[in-house]
Amino acid sequence: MTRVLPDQAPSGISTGPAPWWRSAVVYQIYPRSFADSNGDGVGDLQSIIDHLDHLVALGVDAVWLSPVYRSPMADNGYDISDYQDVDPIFGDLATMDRLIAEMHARGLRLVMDLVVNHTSDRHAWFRDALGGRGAEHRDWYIWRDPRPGAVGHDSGPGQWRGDEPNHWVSAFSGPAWAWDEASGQYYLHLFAPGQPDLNWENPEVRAAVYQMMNWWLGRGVDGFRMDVINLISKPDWGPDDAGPGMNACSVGPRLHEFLAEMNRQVMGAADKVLMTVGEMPAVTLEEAAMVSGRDRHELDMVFQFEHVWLDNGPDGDKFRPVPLRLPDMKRNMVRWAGLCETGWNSLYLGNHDQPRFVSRWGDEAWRERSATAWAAMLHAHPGTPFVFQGDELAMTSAHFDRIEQYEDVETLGYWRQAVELDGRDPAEVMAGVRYISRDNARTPVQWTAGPNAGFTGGTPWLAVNPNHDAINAADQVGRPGSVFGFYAQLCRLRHEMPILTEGSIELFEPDHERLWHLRRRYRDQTLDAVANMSSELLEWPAGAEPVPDGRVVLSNAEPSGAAQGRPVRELGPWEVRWILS
Ligand code: TEU
Repeated sequence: MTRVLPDQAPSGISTGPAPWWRSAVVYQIYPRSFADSNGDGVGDLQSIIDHLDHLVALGVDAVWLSPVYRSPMADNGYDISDYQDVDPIFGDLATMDRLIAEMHARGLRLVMDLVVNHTSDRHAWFRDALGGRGAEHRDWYIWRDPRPGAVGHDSGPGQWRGDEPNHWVSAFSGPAWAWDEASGQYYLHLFAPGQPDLNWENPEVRAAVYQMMNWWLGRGVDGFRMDVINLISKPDWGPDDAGPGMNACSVGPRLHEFLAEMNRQVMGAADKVLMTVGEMPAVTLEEAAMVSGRDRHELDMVFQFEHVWLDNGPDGDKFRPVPLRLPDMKRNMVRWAGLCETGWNSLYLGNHDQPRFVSRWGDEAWRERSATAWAAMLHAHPGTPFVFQGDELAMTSAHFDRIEQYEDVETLGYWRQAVELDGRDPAEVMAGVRYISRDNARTPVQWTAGPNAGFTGGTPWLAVNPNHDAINAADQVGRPGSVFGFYAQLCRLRHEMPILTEGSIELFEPDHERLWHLRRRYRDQTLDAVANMSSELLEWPAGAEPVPDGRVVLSNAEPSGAAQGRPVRELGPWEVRWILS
């Protein structure tokens, strides 16, 4: 029996009154794919209002709403052209106000997506900046001359010219610098060329962001999910710097200063307890502790990426994935649980950027069992769990086989670079795309077995998964034993059992490839979460830490309450149990 404790096991007693998000479950809505009310094939705000009772039945506490601001949709709304307006494809500000009111009336909170590392190249600030080196908003972005001594030549859009200021690569393939012929300079874009990075060194940029955030607080929102917020402070760099620009800019020299300033100007000045979560690709545990430390007054928690990058392939290439090793995941999650000692952690397995975890790490032949096993082991950790739309139904990845079926700018950029420019084997590249593409999670939510899964009366912007005939909300909501019903139990137990948010944590048998065994302790209670994370029967390993006799409070194999006191001698394929003693 090997015990693995995080560096600092979460203390049993939180300091001071716990903020609401400490025992909350948050539901992520990717609006384009949630539900469509007007038949244009794209999800909208009115349909979210129409489906709020789905969230109430599930028992979640808040919604993280992916961007609905005005946008040319180069990156499906993560390229914003007006922060203080709603894109007509989603509705308008009046509908947003109704959504906020309807959510609050149901005890739900709304956390907006804040995308301020970059804007759209259609934003009025950038349009002005293109006016030339003396433009009013020129310094709101990051402009640099061509690299001295190098010669640039036009190789076509998104291609290297040869004299970029350095060799940083965009997260969506190609150079992270775009050429502006009129001014003879490059501008930085860590993502698409249509997403120019803002210059956070400029106090006018920061003031404009804080003003906009306070404007949304004035409309009643309850917090922010901050898109790639660890990238806003750019490091010093040189002409020979190369590699992913996103990784190079993670946690720059003034990040904590900017976040503390934002907290003073916005969150700390608010008249209610907000929730802030910073999305931080490449952040380390130590850096996350600095950001989320309770006494740091920066952010409340972060989205880290170590666990969703465990199956990245050579050179961190997610499109050349390798099989996940469960021990790596188990150790990673218990290590990040230590963050809750001084700060707080988010808990997630999927979102709009990740494939459906049941397809990625479960077994579609055991779809409901493997989905609920993963969900239960995630929720057994301290932190705030996030449920991505459709995961409460165990929706699967899209598994599109032809590049024409994909829409995602990251996926299409990778395909162009790998197949069209680098000449790699299309079948080999498609295998990686099919596994990891962000479009896997972006297919419309499956509400019914009917046409277009009840998502739209028109033509969906992205194909509906044909398995909606078997996997849909209508079949599950209210049905005991459904995946939806299991998630509703997870939400209820999180509200009822402080051991989940306040208890210490121990991981047993960390190196076992199939058994996942966590133990939580709080005051006089012990909770064991045990799962067989494989498709074969698991005999309890000889010498492994036994599970104390107790009450089964959660099971995906039999109604909770059964198997009372029966010692755990074996677990069926993808069987998970929580035993309270
Ligand atoms: O994502 C940042 C990010 O790291 C992902 O884009 C990327 O897909 C990574 O490979 C995931 O492992 C945020 C948003 O969530 C994403 O939708 C946007 O495309 C991106 O920032 C730019 O705003």
